[in-house]
Amino acid sequence: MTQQEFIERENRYGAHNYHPLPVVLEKGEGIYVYDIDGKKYFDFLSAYSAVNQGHCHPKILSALHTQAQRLTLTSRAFYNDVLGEWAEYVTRYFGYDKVLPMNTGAEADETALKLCRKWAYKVKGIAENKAKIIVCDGNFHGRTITIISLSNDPESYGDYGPFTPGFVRIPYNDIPALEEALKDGDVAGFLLEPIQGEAGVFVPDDGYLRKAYELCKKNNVLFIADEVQTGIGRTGKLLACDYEDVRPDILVLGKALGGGVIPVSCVLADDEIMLTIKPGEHGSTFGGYLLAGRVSMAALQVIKDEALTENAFRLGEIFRSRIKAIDSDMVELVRGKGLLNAVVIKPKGGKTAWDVCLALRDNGLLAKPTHQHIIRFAPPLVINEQELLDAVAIIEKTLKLM
Ligand code: IF1
Repeated sequence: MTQQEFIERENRYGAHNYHPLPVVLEKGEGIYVYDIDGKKYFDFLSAYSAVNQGHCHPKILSALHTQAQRLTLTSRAFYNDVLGEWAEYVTRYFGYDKVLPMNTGAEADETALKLCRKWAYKVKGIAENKAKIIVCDGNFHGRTITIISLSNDPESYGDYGPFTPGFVRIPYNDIPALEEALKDGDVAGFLLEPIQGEAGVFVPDDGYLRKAYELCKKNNVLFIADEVQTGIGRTGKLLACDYEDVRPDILVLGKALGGGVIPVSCVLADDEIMLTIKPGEHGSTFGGYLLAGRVSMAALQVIKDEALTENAFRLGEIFRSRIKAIDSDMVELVRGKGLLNAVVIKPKGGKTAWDVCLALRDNGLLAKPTHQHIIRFAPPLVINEQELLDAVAIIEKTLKLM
């Protein structure tokens, strides 16, 4: 079958809820993926930061294979010999009392919202059904009905109403707006991405996270960080909040927590918050299953053993300075932290970010546009300096020929 035939079959039988770049992949290793004709590409999307550890990492696959031959799933109706070890590992790794496992990022964010509301009623003492959670313009936390209720992007929420009440949206990176919103005593939490990914890798001003955190503390409001995309080394720190020494009250992780192998997400918090949810009040069939536990521990261990966070920090600086140096009038702006970066493209002669991505593909590098004119560049964190420079050379050559 040709690539075109694969694409037509997918379109014929699959829902049309995505618009993929036309390339059909069948194999991956480290920072590279291969299409069905054997052509090799730099993967500069990393499955939206889920493959920080690189494709098919041998240690992660080994953990998967070993556990798959013993026991995969028991549900939470019984204890198993992995979940406790995973919970101990993850809580020590990130420094929290407790962890609650889920599968996807959206589920973990939903869990964080439920936990925040529970805390509002059980600990803070807000009147029944009155709790409010502050969120930000431009947020992206997933696709469930409640989560799209927080969104101001019509593509996310359009024609999906009615929406879940109980949220207040303020501009991102705006401390006075937060101060104003926090005056309402029914506010229980503030949910935000430390860098907004979907919005186009929007990095807030230095000091914003710190100041926002302190305002939350002052008002007895939980600071909830969605680090599904920014966490686990991606931005050059283990967590993006580490840049400002902010320890979220509730931390939400996903994506790379499963090493790009299986979906694993979780919520971390201390006992005062986490223990407000009692047996039977929340859960998931697959949440914390044995395969997830083993794969996730291996995935986190790889981040440490291979110093991927430090690598992301160092190579991120090089990437941004090299892209800024490219002499092309299509590069309007480059921004990001670590290896989570975006280039804002100025269309030229009718050529848009999509056309740039098609040309990058032809030249052996995969990336995806977001919001018409922004291209996200986020390679697996296992990339080395020479590989990064080779990739930058492809980007430079491509932009110069547009
Ligand atoms: C899609 C973006 C990335 C997330 C944050 C929760 C979730 C996500 C901060 C939900 C998911 C994804 C999903 C993806 C596109 C994507 C994305 F373009 F929207 F911003 F990563 F760059 N919190 N992000 O970024 O996690 O339920 O998907 O596991 O195709 O919708 P999920």
